[in-house]
Amino acid sequence: QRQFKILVVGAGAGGCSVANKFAHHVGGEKVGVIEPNDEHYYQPMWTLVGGGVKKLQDSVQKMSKLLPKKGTWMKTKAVAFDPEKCTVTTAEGEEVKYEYLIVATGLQLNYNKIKGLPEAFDTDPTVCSNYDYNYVQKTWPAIQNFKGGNAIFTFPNTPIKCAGAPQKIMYLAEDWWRKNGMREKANIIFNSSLGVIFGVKKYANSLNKVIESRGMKINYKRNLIEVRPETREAIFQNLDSPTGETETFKYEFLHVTPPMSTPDVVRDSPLVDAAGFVDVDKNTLQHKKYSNIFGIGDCTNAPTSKTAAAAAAQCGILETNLRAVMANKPMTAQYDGYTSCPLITARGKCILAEFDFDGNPLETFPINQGKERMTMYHMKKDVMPQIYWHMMMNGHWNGPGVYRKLMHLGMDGPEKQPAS
Ligand code: FAD
Ligand code: UQ1
Repeated sequence: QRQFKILVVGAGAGGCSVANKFAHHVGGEKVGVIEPNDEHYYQPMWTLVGGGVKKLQDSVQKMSKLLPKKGTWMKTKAVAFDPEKCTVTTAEGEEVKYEYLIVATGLQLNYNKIKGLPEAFDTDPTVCSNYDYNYVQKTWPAIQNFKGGNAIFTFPNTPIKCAGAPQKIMYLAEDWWRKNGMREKANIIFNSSLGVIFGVKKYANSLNKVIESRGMKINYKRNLIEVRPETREAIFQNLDSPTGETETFKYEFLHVTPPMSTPDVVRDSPLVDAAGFVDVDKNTLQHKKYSNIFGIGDCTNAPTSKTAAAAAAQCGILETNLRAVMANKPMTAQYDGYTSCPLITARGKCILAEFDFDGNPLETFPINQGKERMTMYHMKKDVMPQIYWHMMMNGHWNGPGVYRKLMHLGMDGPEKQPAS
């Protein structure tokens, strides 16, 4: 039976980074990684791929190039977790044993929960989604081929990754249609299951101004439940209606953000809370019941917005705390919920939201990031991919926390300082 000191399940943004960190600490030969994909996707770029700013191939690297050199990559899926026996079962039926387990499987996209949607992706060129490697390829052509009518953007009735992404693509599309003489003919509609445009007041205020000044329409508490590609109709449930009333919208363009959950194997395992997320202490990232298990990234129940930026900040916390556990010492690092969402509002404009568990802004730069800025657009488009591929993937990026503290030395008014 194979056994690893550290076993990582899932090698996305969080898993790949911590696998490399622990390969430095315990030696690559003691690290095992279970990950079925040949390719690793930098998903944050897909907003820009859908918006016609970047090429899809810039978001992809070979998994083999990123994983720890001397580590063992099991190119397969985990299909069962047994935390009592300290094993993870692979699709081939192998029971892999571990001393310490890091769960980093991210989220599963549940497109099939929406009636007619899988067929619509296959048959209707006006239906697209930046959340998936295949469907993001439909977005830019659909934006360019749009000739007017209803352009609808959806936000589902579950927690999702990058809660800003469903609206970022709306802003990029609106900007393109405006610059190409199509804006007058377009009804731009954001149908969201939520009741607010963004969870943090400061940035919500800025975004509401963007939406209002550019004439986009928001309908809250509207959840997509069905798509009829033959008649180009999208059916939404009114979440405020006690009788479950529905509304039908004709569409000429439809960008869908699907409902999401943890992967079935995780959801059906003993590792999760009642909502199906890996049950960790939000400050230490250690599993609440099993002290040799940690979680990172989108699959955990740490109550923050699910982003690569959050996973980066969690990397450093997990590294410190798991090393402490391995040495029988008390854990010293505390995650504050840091997360970030670069809200692109047009080509050349971006509001860089950064905040903690309580929704307090935790801004890196000593300027007001609630304003639309060209500098932040370039940060997102040109700088972040470099940081991701060349620092985070190797285990050398724990988020911008240290830079924030440096840049704010003595410079802040009270509104820039986190409540602590
Ligand atoms: P992932 O990176 O999704 O990785 C999960 C890995 O687990 C995958 O490689 C998968 O193959 C593997 N896996 C799944 N099931 C199993 C299994 N059973 N066995 C083994 N392996 C398994 N974040 C930002 O910070 N900024 C942004 O601007 C931003 N924009 C985004 C825009 C879009 C359109 C999307 C889709 C995401 C965006 N994100 C952004 C979110 C970011 O991509 C995720 O939060 C981040 O990738 C989460 O990392 P993770 O390691 O938890 O999961
Ligand atoms: C970040 O650290 C990160 O993770 C790699 C992202 O994901 C792509 C981000 O989008 C952002 C904004 C950050 C935060 C980094 C800085 C420099 C503010």
